[in-house]
Amino acid sequence: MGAGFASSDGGHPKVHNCLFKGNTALSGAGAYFQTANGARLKDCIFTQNATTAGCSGIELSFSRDIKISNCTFYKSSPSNDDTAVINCWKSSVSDPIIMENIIIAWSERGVPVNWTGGCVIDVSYSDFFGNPGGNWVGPLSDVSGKKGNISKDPQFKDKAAGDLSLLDSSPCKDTGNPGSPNDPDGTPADMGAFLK
Ligand SMILES: [Ca+2]
Repeated sequence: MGAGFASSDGGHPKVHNCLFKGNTALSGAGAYFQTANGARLKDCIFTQNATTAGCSGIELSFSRDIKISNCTFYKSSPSNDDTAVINCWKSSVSDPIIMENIIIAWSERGVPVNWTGGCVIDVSYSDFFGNPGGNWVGPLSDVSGKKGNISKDPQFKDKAAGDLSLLDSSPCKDTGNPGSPNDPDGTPADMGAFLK
């Protein structure tokens, strides 16, 4: 679990501006949080992470007060069509996992986000697009088109070459949470990782 990064036993890491690429694990290939409290993940890219039995991007269990913002997930490979890029289980219902300003696009399999048994994920101002298992599906079907969420081609500059920054015409430009701090270039927050 957690080939790229793992946090457990009350860990509260703050991870910014990191690339998680090409990791393979049983589950949570990019990052794995177990009994983590207060973790913050921002401006990170997850790409080409693969699993044999679960979610490919981030797995969360028994964790609370987690915020994942401005992260981009591209070409994720969950183990099969029933699994997700990000999965959560047995975490605090009264203290949802917060995800905002994230992009999950063109996964190889599965759905963007799922959770089971005693967990809630609050997703806003995010773009899920081109995922084989569907985009705003399962427990997130009720926030499709709401809370700033969209399903449009994010228009990466050159995804084939690994450039996941946004074209000026991208629907993810300046459409993050208006309550988020401005981007480093002084414009309103984008969805996805802001690449300097
Ligand atoms: Ca911006």
